Amino acid sequence: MTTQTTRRSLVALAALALGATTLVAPAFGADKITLRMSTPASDSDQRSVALAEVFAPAVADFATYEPHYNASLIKQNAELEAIASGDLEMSIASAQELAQYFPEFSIFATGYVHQDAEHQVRVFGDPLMDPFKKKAEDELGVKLLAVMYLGRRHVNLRQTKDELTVMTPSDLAGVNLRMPGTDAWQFLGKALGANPTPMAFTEVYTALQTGSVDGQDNPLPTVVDAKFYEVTKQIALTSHLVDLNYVAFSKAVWDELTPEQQNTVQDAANAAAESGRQKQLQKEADLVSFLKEQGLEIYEPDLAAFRNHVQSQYVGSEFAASWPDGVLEKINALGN
Ligand code: KDO
Repeated sequence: MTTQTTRRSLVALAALALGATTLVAPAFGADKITLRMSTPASDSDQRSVALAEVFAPAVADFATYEPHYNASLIKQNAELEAIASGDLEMSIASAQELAQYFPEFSIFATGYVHQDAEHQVRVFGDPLMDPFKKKAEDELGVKLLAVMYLGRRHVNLRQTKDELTVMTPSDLAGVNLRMPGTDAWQFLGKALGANPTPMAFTEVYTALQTGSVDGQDNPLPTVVDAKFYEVTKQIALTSHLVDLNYVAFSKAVWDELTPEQQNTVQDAANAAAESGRQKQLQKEADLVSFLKEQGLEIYEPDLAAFRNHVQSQYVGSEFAASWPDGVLEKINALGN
C-alpha cells in the first residue's frame, strides 16, 4: 500500500475509530473486556511471552487477554487498521507500519538511528515522542503504550561465506533480501545495498528453504525462534537497525476504562516491555554460540561502511523530508 493510498483511507479509518465505541461494544458485553491481540510472532517469541506472562495477569481483574499468534487473526501490517476499525484491541506494532499512515514515524525505522535498547526507552519516554503518539491516537485511534525491544537486525543468508562474504554494501548487490512489505522496510533494504523483496514474515521460512530469496534480516532471537537457522548458512552482523515494536492499544477501548484500569493497563504494558527487553537482550548475547553450533558462520562486516552508506541513502530521501525539524538531533542527543 502506498503512503498516498493509506492516507486516503485514513479519513475513513478515523471516522470508524471515532465511532468505535459501538463497534467494540461486544467486547464489553461480557463480564470482562476481551483484549484480542494479533501478531505475526510466535507464542515463544519474547514479546509474546512478556505480554502473556506479565501483561495478561496484571489486567486479569477486568480484562481477558486473547492473543493470536503467527498472523492467524490479522495479516502482518494490517493490525493498526484492524484496531482503528474496532476489529482488534491490541497489537505489537512496528514504526514501519505506523509510517504507512504517518511518514514521520520512519525516523524510528531508519538504519543506525537507535543505538541500543536503553536509547529506545529514552526516546519513547521523551517529550519528542508526544506529537507522534498524539497523532496515532487522534487520527488512527491507536494508543502507543510502551516500546518493546525486538533487537539488532542482521543480514542472514543462504549462501556460505565462501560463496558470498558480506563486508560492505556493494557485496549485497543483486542479493534478493526478504524485507517486510512496507515502503520504509523496502527503503532500508535498498539502503543496505541489497535487492529487497517484500514478503510476509510467516512466508519467510519456506522462501529461504526453496531459495526464492537469498536471505532475510532479523535479530538473532528471531532467527532462532522462527528456525531460520535451519535453512540459512551465514549471518553478517550488520546491526543495521536496533529494532523496536510498540504495544499498540485501542483508544476506543482505553476511553471506556476507569482511570484506575487505565493506570493498571499502562503499568502492565510497561512491565511487560521491560521483562521482554531483558529476556531478549539476554537471548541476543547467548545465541551466537548456539547458532555457531548449528553450523552458521557469524562475522562482523565493515560496520562503518554500512553505517555511512545507509545514512547517506536517507539524506535527501522522501522519508527524511517527513521528519519534523530537530527530531533527529534530539534522538541523537539521547544516545550514548
Ligand atoms: C519481520 O517481518 O521481519 C519482523 O521482524 C518485523 C517486525 O516489525 C515484526 O512485525 C516482526 O517481524 C514480527 O513480530 C515477527 O517477529
